[in-house]
Amino acid sequence: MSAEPQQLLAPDGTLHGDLPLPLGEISRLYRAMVVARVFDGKCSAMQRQGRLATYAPYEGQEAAQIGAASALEASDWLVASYRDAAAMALRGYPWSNLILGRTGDERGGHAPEGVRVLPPSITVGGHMIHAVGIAWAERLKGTDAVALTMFGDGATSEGDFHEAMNFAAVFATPTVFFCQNNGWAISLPTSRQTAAETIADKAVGYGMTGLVVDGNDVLAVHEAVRRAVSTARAGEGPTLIEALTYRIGPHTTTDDPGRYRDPAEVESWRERDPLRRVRRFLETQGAWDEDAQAAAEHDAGLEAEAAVAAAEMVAALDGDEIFSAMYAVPTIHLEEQRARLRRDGR
Ligand SMILES: Cc1ncc(C[n+]2csc(CCOP(=O)(O)OP(=O)(O)O)c2C)c(N)n1
Repeated sequence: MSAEPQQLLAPDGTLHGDLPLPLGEISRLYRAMVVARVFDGKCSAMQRQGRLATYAPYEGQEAAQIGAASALEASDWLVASYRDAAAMALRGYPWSNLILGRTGDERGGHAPEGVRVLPPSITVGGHMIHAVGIAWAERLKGTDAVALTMFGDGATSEGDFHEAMNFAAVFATPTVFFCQNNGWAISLPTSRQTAAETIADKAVGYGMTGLVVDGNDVLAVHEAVRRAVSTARAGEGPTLIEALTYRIGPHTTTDDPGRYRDPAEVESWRERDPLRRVRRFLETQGAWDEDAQAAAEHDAGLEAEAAVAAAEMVAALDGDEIFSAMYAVPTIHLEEQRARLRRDGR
């Protein structure tokens, strides 16, 4: 299988091939990438200030997430991981809920009515099974909705990946598997994750189409996912897309990547920054300038402040609610623990 990734926008912003979307739509995607980057910086800073428990930054992966999520319709499902906030927010999962969840408050873990986005999966790979089940259920109900699942390179070593891929291919469920190969699974490089030439190659063994796309090219990602979604919607089965990208920051705010990564590698990926290439392209088309950039950053800052304020206004749960939300009728052990908490405060 070709290891040459599909690309439409070169790192210098040159477009190869036809314009896949109207310029206005590309500007909208770029604005969403700016918003995503502002939120990412804000959340990392909040964790340092003790306002979030831990945080998994996605700087460098904005094109992969926005490009993929923007290829879905409102009736489609997104089933993603802890690092996919940009994609989830684009599909309508409120930033305030994403922030609330990272304070440790489980009320951040649900989407508003009608928003077909599952809460972020912390269990590596487990959510792929859910995406296949949801897609299969939609098919059985006779709808044409598709489920897109996002996961990292590390997740492809999980048994859940095998089960999800195999079932999806055999039953032709309308599922799109979107792997963001960001080079690392915490401290494990992709070269130690798999001996396959590409992760997309794994599709062959399941009887599924697999392809590799430049994950820092929002237009190529959007096009690849759009085609896979329409194939799935037409009942022609699932696709595995490997998006080559890079995690610029630490795995989470508890990680020190300086202990396992060469700074030169990080710098070489900074040169391929996913935002810069869309901005350059839009500028050459006369569709973006300094004023538009300043306005987009200003608006993103206001949006981030409003989401943080909304999350921090939610009154903290008291300890008792941990027990009452567990079972309709609490077990005897939970009752004992509740009594101890009330008595001793711990
Ligand atoms: C089933 C499971 N095993 C282990 C972990 C611990 N863990 C959290 S993230 C991670 C690495 C995942 O890497 P990858 O799938 O490449 O995604 P990335 O973090 O790079 O986005 C591991 C091993 C977990 N959360 N769930």
